Amino acid sequence: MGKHAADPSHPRYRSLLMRYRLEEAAEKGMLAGSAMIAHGRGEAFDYLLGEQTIPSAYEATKAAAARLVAAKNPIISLNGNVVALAGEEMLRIAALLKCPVEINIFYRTPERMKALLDHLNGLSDELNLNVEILGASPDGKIPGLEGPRAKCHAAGILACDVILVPLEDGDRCEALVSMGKQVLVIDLNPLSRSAKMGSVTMVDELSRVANNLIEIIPKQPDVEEWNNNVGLQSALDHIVKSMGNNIFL
Ligand code: PTJ
Repeated sequence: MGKHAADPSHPRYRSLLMRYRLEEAAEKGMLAGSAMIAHGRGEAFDYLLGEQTIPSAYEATKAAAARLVAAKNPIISLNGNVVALAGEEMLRIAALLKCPVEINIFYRTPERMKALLDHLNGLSDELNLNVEILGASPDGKIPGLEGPRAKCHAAGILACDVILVPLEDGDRCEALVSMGKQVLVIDLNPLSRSAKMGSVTMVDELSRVANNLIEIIPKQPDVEEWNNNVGLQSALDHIVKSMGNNIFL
């Protein structure tokens, strides 16, 4: 698929644009081998959600924004898919919060880390955002995890009190929660382990959440109590209800 497929007049423009961004990122060596599989799973859930921000997801995004604004040391963790799909938006959110971002990938190789750091640093310069981009020289380890995915910055992920982790893997999410951090998850699958482990889970598409956060954070919402199981159940109810409606008859 080439650039022409991402024509704004196409009814599936957003979806095609996201696929195109992944293709471009893959060419630059930024993505994990399974990035497209992960994206396809997300797309399937998005279809079932009606490719929209459902009300409970918007409430979750408000709850997440409030926690990011109130945090002492907020941070945004970025992986390959996130940088590809919403790298610019994530840098804008970090600039609003005056917090760092940290590249923290599941399938870590020096080549991928370099490609991701180069891309994000280029974006940050281009947009003149002055965001601290961590990940190059991890000097800490997330307790309870083994191997390269445990690596992180002591002054970044290790020191944070609130962390935004879009598309996180379940184990790492659990490890971060065990460290006492508030973990704000973005995941289209309300049944995923990360979705269930998170302190606040936004069951919504990453780039839609990112734009909602950019709109909500400047309003500085107050932190209110959040029951994550209620949020997850309403996302699941939405999916089940939409499938139960008479669609074809
Ligand atoms: O860059 P790396 O090495 O850190 O690897 C990143 C991926 C995403 C490949 C890796 O973390 C992975 O394999 O993830 P999983 O376990 O497949 O989980 C991805 C989750 O994200 C699934 O539950 C998908 O439904 C969800 N998802 C995929 N695309 C989106 C999404 N959620 C929100 N927005 C999306 N665009």
